[in-house]
Amino acid sequence: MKLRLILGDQLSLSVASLTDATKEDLILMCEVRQEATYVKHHKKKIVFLFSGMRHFAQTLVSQGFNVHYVAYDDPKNTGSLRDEVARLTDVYDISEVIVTAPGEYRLLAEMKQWSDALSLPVTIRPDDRFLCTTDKFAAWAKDRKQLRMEHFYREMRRKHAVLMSDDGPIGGKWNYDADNRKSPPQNLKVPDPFQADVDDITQDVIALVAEHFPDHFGDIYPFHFAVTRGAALQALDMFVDERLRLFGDYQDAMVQDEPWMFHSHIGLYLNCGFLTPLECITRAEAAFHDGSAPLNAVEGFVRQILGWREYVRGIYWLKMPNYKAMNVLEAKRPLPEFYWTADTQMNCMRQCITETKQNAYAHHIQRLMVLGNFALIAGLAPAQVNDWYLLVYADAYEWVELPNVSGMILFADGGLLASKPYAASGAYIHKMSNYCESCRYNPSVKNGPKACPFNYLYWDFIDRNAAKLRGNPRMGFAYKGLDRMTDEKRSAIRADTERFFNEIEAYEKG
Ligand code: FAD
Ligand code: DLZ
Ligand code: SF4
Repeated sequence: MKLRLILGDQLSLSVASLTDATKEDLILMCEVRQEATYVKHHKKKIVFLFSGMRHFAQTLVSQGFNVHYVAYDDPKNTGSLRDEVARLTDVYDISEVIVTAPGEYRLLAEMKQWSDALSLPVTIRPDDRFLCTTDKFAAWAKDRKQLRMEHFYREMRRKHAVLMSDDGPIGGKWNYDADNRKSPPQNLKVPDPFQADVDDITQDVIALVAEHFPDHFGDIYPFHFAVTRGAALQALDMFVDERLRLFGDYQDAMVQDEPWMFHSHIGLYLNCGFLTPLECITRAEAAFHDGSAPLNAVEGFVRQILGWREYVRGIYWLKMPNYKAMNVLEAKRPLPEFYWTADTQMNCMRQCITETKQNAYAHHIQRLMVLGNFALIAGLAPAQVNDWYLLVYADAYEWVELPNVSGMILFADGGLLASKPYAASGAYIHKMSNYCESCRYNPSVKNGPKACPFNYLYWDFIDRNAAKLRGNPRMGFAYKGLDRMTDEKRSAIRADTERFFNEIEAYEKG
């Protein structure tokens, strides 16, 4: 018989390793210490995946498949994927192990050794749950001097005929980003997010995670994520019906105590296999055609899935393993303790970290322009920032997390993924949110104890990285600003920066 291993983020009947499965084969799924602790994942992420895995195993059984499921607390559980496979090969007559390529380089590298270790053929099938294969991406990237998402995205729109007419892109433009930067108005009414019911399976997993992962970051309750494809489809429907209309307008907006805004909250379902990218795109496109959502919203949403999601995956597999070690700006400051505790007086950071802790979720602009922007301008060490992002979000796997962190927020890849660092001062956060209203700092004050730390940290970042960034044509405006500054002003920026980090260090040391 063949042994087919299904990983925790491969919860789909159409996954490559199952396409030719027969009822005689053995399907293995296992909850293992290796995967749950290689970083200390958020408790809610583990509940989501273990419960999702258990529900998916039930689906397979109901289809007549022969499933061997190993629970985390099974006394015989070895804690490693390879040893769980080995345990079965000792008992059954297994002729071949079949697996779909994992989403992380470390695990793929390990699996490539399995055949020798197990003395069995191990077939690793390409993961075809994406709209661009890694080979096609490599072919697209080959011979290009610069890789830019916009060029890739336009090709993907053409290739998959998404939002296209005979004359080109529907509406005449490829990109409606300029319409998608509205500040949030007072009293913006945000619909409640989708909330799945907690059944007995999830309840058991919650007890298990509380017992076995007490020192992992984050809150288990409230738990409302979908743990089946059916519920994930309901979440997608609810997004299209209730939020998509304003997705574009408020794509970059942040509001105090509104963690979900008009985003879709489907990233975790796409990444674990419950939803396919094409069905999400098709559903949104249909909403445009039936008049229920405007073009700026639908194009914005499509761009994220058909463009960014596929593009960052392509970059990951093109550039690994070297990508992970890149640190072009030589950033080395340790991650401040407040990334774990939310104990900081910067209200924007406190909000985004608190919501991350509660929900294992923050929307894109919080990840990018608050948490990420701080990490960039404070010069935090990429390895520590990557670990943080990989463990705190329910949708995080290295193929998508690493390019977003090292490429998009930290510019650690020197501009391979993004054309310039997304560095911004407090003015940006003030314009796009109401966080500053409840902050002890003032976004209009540039120096001194009342000044918003993002203001002087921004200029300190520009100043200390001048040798590396001045030549970037998209940074010309920033360096003109720096060049206009007096020496006194630059000294004040340096002094404020030093004071700020000394205060944090003193506070965190108690
Ligand atoms: P929406 O805003 O509704 O967007 C729709 C979908 O588009 C998302 O579900 C996602 O699948 C896709 N998408 C949007 N932006 C990106 C992007 N930049 N890269 C890849 N896909 C994108 N996304 C992850 O899936 N996993 C991660 O670990 C992750 N880490 C990130 C780290 C940083 C520093 C940044 C800036 C972004 C990160 N993202 C990550 C991208 C994005 O923030 C999340 O996909 C999004 O916030 C998920 O919420 P949503 O489903 O409500 O997304
Ligand atoms: C993230 C995760 C966790 C927390 N636990 C498991 C697990 O116990 N068993 C499993 O098969 N997969 C798990 N995963 C998902 C894997 O980490 C994921 O498949 C790899 O990181 C590759 O993307
Ligand atoms: Fe954040 Fe600065 Fe605004 Fe405070 S004043 S919320 S630190 S941007």
